[in-house]
Amino acid sequence: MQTLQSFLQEKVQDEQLQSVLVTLSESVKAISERISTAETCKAGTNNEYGEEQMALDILADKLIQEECEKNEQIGLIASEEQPDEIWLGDGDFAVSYDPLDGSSLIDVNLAVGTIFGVYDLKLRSDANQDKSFVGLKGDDLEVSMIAVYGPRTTIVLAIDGEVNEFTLGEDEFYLSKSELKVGEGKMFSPGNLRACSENLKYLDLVTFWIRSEYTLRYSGGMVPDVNQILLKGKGIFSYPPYSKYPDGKLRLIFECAPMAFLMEKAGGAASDGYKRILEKTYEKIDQRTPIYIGSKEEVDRCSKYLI
Ligand code: P6P
Repeated sequence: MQTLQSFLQEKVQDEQLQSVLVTLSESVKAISERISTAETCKAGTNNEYGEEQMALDILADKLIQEECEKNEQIGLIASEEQPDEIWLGDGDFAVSYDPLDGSSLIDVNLAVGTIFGVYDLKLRSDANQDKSFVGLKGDDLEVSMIAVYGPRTTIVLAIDGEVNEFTLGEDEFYLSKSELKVGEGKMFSPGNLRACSENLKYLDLVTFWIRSEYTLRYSGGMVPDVNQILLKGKGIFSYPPYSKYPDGKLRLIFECAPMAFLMEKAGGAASDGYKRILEKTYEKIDQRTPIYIGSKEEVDRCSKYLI
């Protein structure tokens, strides 16, 4: 079986980008090792969104930042768990990450994940602009990668126009599924159902999926839920806005754009109802967005019902 390392050597010409991806995969290994044994207690702190942090949130964030700081190719990082982006030096690559998405699921032993976005700042037309995520958009992504900590630890990586899954063995990631593709099929992952109480269009859409006998697959963790759509090759994940989150709950930079990049490279789509997620310019680090992500027809259906 091909290792991630040999896959990257074969597919990624840019050795600096190769080293960034090895760094990120090493941080996934470190998180995977700790997640099964660390305390699942609350850290007694809140992130900048006021969300209670789990000890593992903080630990995962620390592990990733330490790995990124060791790699001189990485000049800029931004973490969902920290209020501001962090300039690390002259490296050409910017890395965004949600260190442990769905961490509230850890104490009930459900799958959680990490989401990475990688940008090559030297490819940006205004490369001499001060290094910042603000002004970028998902279409500027060079690579996106998610890690899923479930019965197995896996990585799904979108690079060079294709999406592949790697599974962690004894000490290496091995290619486990090649060239993932998303087509049509009856599976739905309807987030934020509470919005149905005030958004009858969403109620109509969910009712359509129910009456059409779609299979329900929703865990409360965006990473495993979207990972399932990528691996099963079908389905739709929805998270509309509502009064508590008028711009949607999920973050554009840390969650939605990297996920949208993965889904589009697998032949699916991702929209906020009006436009592609990848077209949305980052106006601020903590920007939120509604998201409908999955097969092309299902994403279109969401726009038709909801807009
Ligand atoms: P709700 C987890 O907290 C998360 O950020 C995503 O992983 C997940 O899809 C969503 O929020 C779940 O939100 O409203 O169902 O708790």
